[in-house]
Parts: sequence; C-alpha cells; structure tokens
Amino acid sequence: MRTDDPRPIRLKDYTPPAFAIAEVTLDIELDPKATRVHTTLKMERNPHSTDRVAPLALDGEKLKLLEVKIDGEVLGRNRYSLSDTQLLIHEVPEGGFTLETVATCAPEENTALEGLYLSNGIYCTQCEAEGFRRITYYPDRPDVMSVFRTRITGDRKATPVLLSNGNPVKSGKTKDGRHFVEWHDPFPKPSYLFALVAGDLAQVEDRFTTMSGREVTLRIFVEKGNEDRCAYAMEALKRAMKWDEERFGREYDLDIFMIVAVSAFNMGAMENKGLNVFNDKYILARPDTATDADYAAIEAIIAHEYFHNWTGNRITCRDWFQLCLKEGLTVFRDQEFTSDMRSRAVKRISDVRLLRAHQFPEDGGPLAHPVRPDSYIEINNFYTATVYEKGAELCRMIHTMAGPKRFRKGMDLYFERHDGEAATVENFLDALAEGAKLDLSQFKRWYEQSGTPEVLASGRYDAARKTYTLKMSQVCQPTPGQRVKQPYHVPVAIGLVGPDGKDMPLTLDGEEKPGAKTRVLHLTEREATWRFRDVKEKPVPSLLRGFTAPVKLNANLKERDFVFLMRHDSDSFNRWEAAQRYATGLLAGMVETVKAGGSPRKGTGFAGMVRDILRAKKTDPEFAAQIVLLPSEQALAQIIGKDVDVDAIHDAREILRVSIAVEAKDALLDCYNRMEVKAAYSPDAEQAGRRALRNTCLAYLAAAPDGDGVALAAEQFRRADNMTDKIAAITVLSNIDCSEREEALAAFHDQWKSDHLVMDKWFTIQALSYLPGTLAEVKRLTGHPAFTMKNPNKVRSLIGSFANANQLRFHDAKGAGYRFVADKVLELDRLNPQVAARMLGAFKSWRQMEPKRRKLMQAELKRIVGVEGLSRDVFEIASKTLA
Ligand code: B3K
Ligand code: ZN
Repeated sequence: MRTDDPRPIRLKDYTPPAFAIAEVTLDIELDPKATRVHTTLKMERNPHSTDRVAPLALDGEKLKLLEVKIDGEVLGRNRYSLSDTQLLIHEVPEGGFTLETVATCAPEENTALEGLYLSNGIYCTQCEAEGFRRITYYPDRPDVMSVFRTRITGDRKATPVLLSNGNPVKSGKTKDGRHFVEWHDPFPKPSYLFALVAGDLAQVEDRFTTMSGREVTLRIFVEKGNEDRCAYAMEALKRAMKWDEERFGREYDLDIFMIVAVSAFNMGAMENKGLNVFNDKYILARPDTATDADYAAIEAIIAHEYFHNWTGNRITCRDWFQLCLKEGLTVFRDQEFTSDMRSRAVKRISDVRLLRAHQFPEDGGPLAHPVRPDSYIEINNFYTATVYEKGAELCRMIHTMAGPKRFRKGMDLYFERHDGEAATVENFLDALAEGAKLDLSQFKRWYEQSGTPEVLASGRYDAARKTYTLKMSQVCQPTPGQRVKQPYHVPVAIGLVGPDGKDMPLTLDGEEKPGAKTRVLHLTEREATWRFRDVKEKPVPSLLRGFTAPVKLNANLKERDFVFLMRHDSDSFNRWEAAQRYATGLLAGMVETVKAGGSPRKGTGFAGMVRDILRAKKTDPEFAAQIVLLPSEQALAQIIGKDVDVDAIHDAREILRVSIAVEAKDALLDCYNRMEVKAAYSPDAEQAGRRALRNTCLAYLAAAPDGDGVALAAEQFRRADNMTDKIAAITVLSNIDCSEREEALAAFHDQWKSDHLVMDKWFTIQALSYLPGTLAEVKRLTGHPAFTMKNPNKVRSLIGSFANANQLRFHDAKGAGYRFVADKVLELDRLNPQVAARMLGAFKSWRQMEPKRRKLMQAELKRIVGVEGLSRDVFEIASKTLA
C-alpha cells in the first residue's frame, strides 16, 4: 500500500455518536451553480456516548462554508477547523444548543450523482450512503436520527414542483418572485433518507386506503410527456402496499407517498422516506417500449423500495456494516411478494440463477466478504450481491426453519422492539430467535463467515433392510482474511423419489409415524448421517429442494438420476436443477473435447427432454422456458473454475444448441406457433410466460443451419406489436451476420432514436453480440449522439453489458477488450467513481482464466492501481482484486 492509500473503517471501532440532534431545519435556495443551504440543528451531547468531551465533528464534502453560528453567535475562524471532509468545532456549550451553518454546493457540476445534482434539468438528491454531507455539514451516519423540516425555494418556471420528505405544510411566493414549499417529516430518520426533488415535472395521482382506513395520496412524478407510462408502476405500488399489510401487518404511515423518476441515477432506486427516487428505467413502461422483464423488474423494485419503509426506514441500521439488515431482509420481502404475484417456482429459479451468477463468484473470489462485512474502504462498494442476495438467502433460511407462522411472530417482535431505532444484525437475530422460537446461535456464522459452503451428500439404499442412509458433510474454502471456517447451520430440504416418480414418506429411524414427503434436515456438524426406514424401493434422492441454503451441493448422482429427476421431481426447482446439472455435465465434457481439438458428442438426451417438455401441454410455459434453457457461458466458466477458455465454452455450447435446434425442430416450431399470444398485450405472468417460451423456441430455431429461424426472427421483428417480441427477435438477429440484422438494427434506431430508454436496449443488443466485430462496434457507439459517459444507464447498457455479459468478446485473446474497459473505467472514475468501480467488477475473475488472458487482465488491473488520484471506490476494488 502507498502511504496515502485510504484507510479502512472497521466494525470493531464502532462508538455511539457524540451528539444527538432533536430537530433539523433546512432552508434550501436552489441554484444550479451555488445552491445555498442554511441548516439549523438543535443539538445536545448524546447521553449514550462514552465520550463526554469530544469536539463536535460534522461531515462535509465539496461544500463552500459561508458561516457557522452557535446559539445565534457567529463563530470566528479560531473556533473551528475545516478540511475537505470535516468541520470540527472545538468547544460547544454544555446542555442543548443550536448550531447553524450556511454553505453552498454546485449541483450543476456534480457528475458523481451523490448529494444534490441535476438530472436533465431536474434537481434531485442521492444521500445513501454518504451523500448528505455533500449538501450540508452534518453527522452523516445512520445512527443519528432526527425530525426534518425542509424549506425549498426555487424558480417558478424551472422548478414549479418542489418536493421533500414527509407532508407539505406551507407554500407561497417569495418577495423576489420565486416560490417555496415547506415539508415536515414527523418520523425521525437518518440523513441518508433525506431527499429533495425540484423541476418541471408532470404527475400521475391515485389513492390507497390502508387497512386501518386511512387515505393515502399516491403520486408519481415524471418528465413531461411520460405520463402515459406510469400506470403499471402505480398498480404495482398499490399491490405492494396491500401485500405488506396482509403478509407482514405493515401499514403505510404518512398521508402521501411519492415516487419520482429521473434519467440519471447511479442505481435502481432509493427508498427516501415518503419520496422514493427511481431510475426511470424502473418506472416507465408501455407495451411498445418495455419488455415483460422490464415490467417484472418495475413491480419488484417498486415493492422493494416501498417495503423499505419498515425494513430500513422505521427500523434503520446502526452503522453501514449492518447494511444487510435492511437490504437482505427487504430483498427477501420483495422476493416473497413477487412469488405471490407470479409463479413461485420461476421466481425461485431466477433468484438462484442470479445468486450463482453474481454472488457465488464474488464469494469465491478476491472481493469475498461476509454478509456483514467487518471492514471497508468505500461503503458504496459494499452494495453487493453478497449483502443483498446472500443476505436475502439468510432470511429465507430462517423462514424455512421457522415456517411462515413462527417467522411472522419473529418479525412482529422485531418491529415491536426496534421501531424508531437504528438496529443491528444481533437485534434482528435475537428478535427472530425469541419470536420464532429458534436457536440461531450457530446460524449467526452465516453473517460472519464469507465463502460458499460446499455440501457433499451420498446416499445408500439397503434393499434387505429397506433403509436409505444419507450422509452429508460440509466444508468452506478459505477466503481473503478468513482461513479457517466453523461449520454452518445448513437447512437441507430433501425428498426421496420412488421408481414410479412419486415421493415416498420420510420416516427416520426411531420415529413412529410415517413422516412428510419433503423434510428439512439440519446439517450443523462437519458431517452427519440420517437413516430413513420403510423405504420400499430404491429411491433417487431429491436434495436441497427449493434451494433451502446458499451452498454448492455435490451428490453422488449419475446422469440417469438427473434425467429421472428432471422428468419426475415434484419439486419444480429441483426439476430445473436436474436439467441444469445434466446439461452442465454434458457441456463440461464437450468443452474438454473442443479444447483437445476433437468433435464432441452432442447429447441427444437433452434434446429429447426439450422435445418432451415442449410437447407436454400441461407444463407451465414460463417454467418450460426456464428448463429448456442451457446454462449460460458465464455459468459454465464458473463451474469449470480454472484455466477458462472462453472460445471453447462458446463453441461447445453452440454445438449443443445447434444439435437441439436440429433434433427438436418440429417440436420447437410447433410450440413457437402454439404459444403465440393473440389477445391484446398484457404484462401478466401468464402471457409473459407464453412469450418467454415462444422466444426461447425462436432462439433455438435460429441456431439451426437451415436459415428458417432467421427468416422467422426477421418476420417476428417486423410484425411484433410489443417490445418483448421485438427485442427477442432482434437479439437473435444480432448474433448472425446477415442483412436482416442490419435492417432490423437500422429500423429500430430510426423508430426509437429520441427515446432514451429504448435506445439503451439498442446499445445493449449490439454490445452483447457474438459477432467478431463487436468490440469495434461498441467503441464506435461510444460516439453515438445518444451515448454519454455522464449517464449511468448509457454506460451500463453499452460498456457494462459488454464487460460483464459478453464473455466471448470481452475476453478477446489479445486483450483489446480489457484495455478498452480499463480505459473507460479510468475515464469514468473522474466523473462518477461509484459506477466506475462497479464496471471494474468485470475483472474479478481474472485468476480463473487461462494463463495468457490471466496475464493480460492482471496487467490492466496493475495499470489502474498505478494511476494517481484514483477514487477510493476504484482503488479499493482494483487493489483487492489484485491482492
Ligand atoms: N438503498 C438503495 C441503494 C443505495 C446505494 C448507495 N450506493 C436502494 C435499495 O437497495 O433499495
Ligand atoms: Zn434496498
């Protein structure tokens, strides 16, 4: 480490805040160049602080301080010190006092999109995690909770709409011809939940009556002209509000709930109290502009942010190490919501797919960290798949162990005990353990140890005794900073499937009555054995049903067992899993053959299964679309794990795809025709499922060498009246070097060139193409008038998709992909460190690559770390990735 390298913050150094704030008053006068913020804080020493003499330290960044007053008296320069990050007041009166500061910030210059910035002429804020300090001097930490009053003054023309948290209490004109609105938020909150939005916005309004009969006004604000794209978001919001009442007994608490959609936003959305701010990608939808996947994401994210009102806002986090307390739990809640609104099986499959695609590699690589990390350099780097997705899996395991009723009791106790507090993971686990009557003492290790545990299972049938013995063991590989792991408490749901395809009762030795057909076994030791009696015939075990724990399972199952399970398992998740395992085994073998220069066996078994699934009229189309899909190239790379050869993976997968297309052509074509939706477009799960299956068939058909599929795709592209079918068709064409491809891309561009959200799709399609010219094309597109490095959605859709989702072309053999992305990371770091650091994640798997590429990636990482003036964000990711 260089001497000026940023120092890590550690969980073990936590101390309570030295000062408490009873009330905050913000008086904000908007101006693009110099917004003036006059802040009044009613403060006193925090009775819970152990330090009675600490000076008053306020965070502040990129601010110009104009004045400091205590109890009305202006402080001279000798009474405080000021640095780039802090205002330190040496002495303050004993007892309560009032601190006032006046400072300015420059929203127009803010390209980092943290604090107060302008998005397409709209003022908006992003304060989580540490953006409030870019608005005013403040103890910017989540355990300082206070009641906020905010007065916003702005130009009447440019900013007719002036919004902040809570309820509007006053508005009027100012003497100089501007106008103001005052807001009051009665619920004490940390500064990261503060929000301000101002601009010339259109609004869509609705109402919701809560379970206790209170009327809540719902408003969605969008840029003018987008009013016709808000209906789905509004309906989703109402569904989420109702669901949280029914499932968790949680009611909304203010008179008004507002959502604002902006086009420049660092992530998906933000749960500011009463005023959620969204990336407009997750609000705006119309059948011709948004895909089924967009609709589903809108529903999930609207729900997620809304659910934060209780898990995040009413109960917040004591410090940022506790981030999973709100994020993991809220993701679990939104997953449950989606499962109730749509297909539970399909939701589980897509969540596990996501977990394996992002979280497993994180947990097995240089950036591995526990769900509750114990140190960080830049907190924004810890909004990770581990904190979110693995965090949600931990809540799901508690839910599995407790069952829905007891889980609800645990949650009720958590809300009852900690409402209005800044809580910890311990608080959560204590409430859940007590309320749900569980012993979670060993379970807590899931929050402390990083790495994905591997569970080894082997079963043995004793035909003479009619017993089935299942042995399971667990091990977790060392991760950075954690060499030795203690055993986890792993809940494993299992079933035993008889030769007739039916589940058998699971009765353990010593039990009297026959047991249930799916049971949860608790693996708590490094190794354990269970013996089931009265097992009439030799079963095939169905292990880890529903994926009850985030582990890597290895069982002594054979190819024929997977074929059997993918046809018969009563657990849909495991049916899908068996198909994936089967295909993965097949593909891994094919990759080896390709690498050795041979021509691989094609695996007619999978094509046969595809054919049967497509012909089986009973199967839910959405589920069928999942089960017939081959594991992605990235998933294969991860499973192969070392000396990854991206070309061999691509080639092997293509060979299999082509053979499926040829062997199952009739079934694919028949299903393609049968799944056509004749009714008017609706984004509901049923229609979406039919389209998903139909478009999966289309992609297979286009892989066949006869060219029929290409013609079909071109035809679908021309005729489709909705974005889902258009995108599916153009995606298929984008991978094939043909005139239809160029025509479709040009037509799409002409139709949508002035729609920024649809143009993002156009960028992504090209960034993901398998064709050899893709990198050159991506470089060229960075010069397209619709592209700008200043908008995160543009960066993500073009460069992010290329780096993270186009394995074949990013890993160009000469390193041109690496060089391009590294250059862009450095360019972006000067504008927006948060998004730059995220893009750098594409390099995290460098150690798994074959030697040549490994060296090339390492060289780029070294080049990045060597650059002077890197942000903390990029420095942390680059240096840890290399370590
Ligand atoms: N809480 C925000 C994420 C904030 C990210 C800050 N870098 C969105 C969410 O998880 O709901
Ligand atoms: Zn969240």
